[in-house]
Amino acid sequence: MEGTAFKPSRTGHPEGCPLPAISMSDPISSQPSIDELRGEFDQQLTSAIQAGNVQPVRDRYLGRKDGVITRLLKDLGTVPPEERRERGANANRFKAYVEQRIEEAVEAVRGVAERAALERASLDVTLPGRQPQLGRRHPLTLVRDRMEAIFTRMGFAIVEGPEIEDERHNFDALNMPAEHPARDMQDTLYLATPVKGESGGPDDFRTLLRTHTSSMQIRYMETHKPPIRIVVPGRVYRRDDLDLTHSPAFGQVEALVVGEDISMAHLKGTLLAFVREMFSANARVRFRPSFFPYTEPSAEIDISCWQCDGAGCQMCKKTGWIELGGCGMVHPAVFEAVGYDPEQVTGFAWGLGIERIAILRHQVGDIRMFYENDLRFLEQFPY
Ligand code: 2U9
Repeated sequence: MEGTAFKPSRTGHPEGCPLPAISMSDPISSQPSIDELRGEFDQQLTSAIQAGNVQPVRDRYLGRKDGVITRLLKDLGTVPPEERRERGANANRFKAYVEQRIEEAVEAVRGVAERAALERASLDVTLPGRQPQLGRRHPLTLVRDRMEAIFTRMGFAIVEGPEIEDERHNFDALNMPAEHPARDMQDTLYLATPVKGESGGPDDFRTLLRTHTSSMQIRYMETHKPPIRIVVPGRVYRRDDLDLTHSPAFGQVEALVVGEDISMAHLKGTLLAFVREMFSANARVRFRPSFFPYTEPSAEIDISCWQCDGAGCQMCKKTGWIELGGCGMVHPAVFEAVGYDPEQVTGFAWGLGIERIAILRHQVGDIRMFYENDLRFLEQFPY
């Protein structure tokens, strides 16, 4: 039974009261009666629950030395023996009542505090969410992925290889003999440790950071028979200072096709299909004669300007054409270096710079923007 519903009465038990009726005042000690004490206690406990702290009421009533109930029990010694039994029983019932109500009050206050703490710590799932900061692909990765997707659809396999190379794969096998100027320390980044040859000494060859991904095409031909249709993307290194248009490390996508009767027409048709997907559906391709040691004949690849469609604008420097990369028919000496018979097979190859294509596609004014990791720049590219 809850104490709040309790109504003390002079005349007898109120409905459901656990305590026997006693008089309002004590004739012997003129102390307050138990009914009065209970009334006071009920009031004080209600206030304490509201204030959220029951301890002062517990001390006041149940305190060992000075508590109201402790005193009440002690005072029984002064009560005439014939009343002592009944008054003692009443005092003990009051004590049990106080103890039970305080225990309930402590639980109630604790419950309120716990609910308040939970409310403070709870999440409002109806609040609008915070936009997470999503990462995104780097513009150079976007260009490379796009190129790979186009060539994969055409039936090319994507192949990758090591960035640290030896002179044989990077130069000799590509028809660039020892005295070739590209092998000069001025142009190529050599590593301090040479690779030991089979017999040591004179067979040792220098290691370097690959200057083109062509070294991987050599490796691929060494381990595969024609027909071959591969695209080799990757980072390459040159001894260049970083400026507006140059970087000592940059990305390339090269291609190699080898088979019977592969012609320059296949080369041009493949490149045309590529630029039409990559840049513009009505793009045209133009070859200008050029020279590379590993291709013969060789050509520079130009694409009709997709801004002015060849009419001449700022982007194409009023020429109507934009230079994209280089290409050619694989030199017979290259086939011989990998053990292919140049009488049996022919092939074409080309090389494109990833940065150059990204610069052209997105009209970036400075190659260094790609390497500085400035989010204001990087955030401008679609996923
Ligand atoms: C093999 C045989 C021939 C790859 C080729 C180019 C021409 C070329 C440049 C474009 C811009 C490099 O990134 S760049 O600076 N590349 O002009 N590359 S032909 O020829 C090969 C490759 C592998 C076995």
